Amino acid sequence: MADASRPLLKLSYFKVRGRAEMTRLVFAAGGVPFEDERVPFEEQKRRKEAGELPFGQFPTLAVGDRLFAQSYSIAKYAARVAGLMPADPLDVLQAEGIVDSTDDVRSKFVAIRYMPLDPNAVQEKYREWFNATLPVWLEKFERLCRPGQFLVGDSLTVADVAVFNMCDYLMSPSCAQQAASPELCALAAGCLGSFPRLQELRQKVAEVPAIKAWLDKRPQTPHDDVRTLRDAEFN
Ligand SMILES: N[C@@H](CCC(=O)N[C@@H](CS)C(=O)NCC(=O)O)C(=O)O
Repeated sequence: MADASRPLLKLSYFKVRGRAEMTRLVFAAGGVPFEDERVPFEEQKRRKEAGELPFGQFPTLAVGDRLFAQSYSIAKYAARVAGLMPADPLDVLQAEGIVDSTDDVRSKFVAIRYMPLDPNAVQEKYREWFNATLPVWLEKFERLCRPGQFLVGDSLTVADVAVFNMCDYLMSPSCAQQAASPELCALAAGCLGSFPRLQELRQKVAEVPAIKAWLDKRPQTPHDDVRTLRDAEFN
């Protein structure tokens, strides 16, 4: 949805999917042109120390000369710009509630990556996550799915994109330590196994032509941990 009257949109994040990918997917789905700025860790640190980041963190979205933070707020703004936010206020409430619930899942999952524990203890945390904690959450998303339809209303919304993105990051390794374990990679890859409606929704979103085009062209990264990835690992 190109609009000559809209100022340039610049999304800045590290060179991984992480907390920027939902917004990238929303812009892609809506055909909204944006600059996908992928910044080395050192440059993020410089901007933070120079006081250039509203809350000291990535992602940020620059809209003209204004700079905004908070990935989920940015994704919801992007959804309004992209035509992926429903019109009815109650549908908005439902869609935003689903988006925010994916944040609950992300916050719990990603926290394991940063636990100051020895490698065996971290691996045990991942095991507990995939075998016990995550299925309880996925069951709740499964119940929201309506076979053959998107989650809210009659068309693709930010809720579908958020759930798709959640499935995507749950199924691929979060960090180098998880990536190094075939057992944990298999647990991740199979985490939707008992949730057929979520699998169907994931497929339905992946087949939206603009999303498919983005998935085909986006950079591939082996995992999402900015602390250990090297530039050479990106393409
Ligand atoms: N609630 C924030 C969290 C942002 C956040 O944790 N950003 C991390 C990367 S995912 C970051 O910038 N870390 C580097 C730092 O804090 O210096 C959001 O969703 O945008």
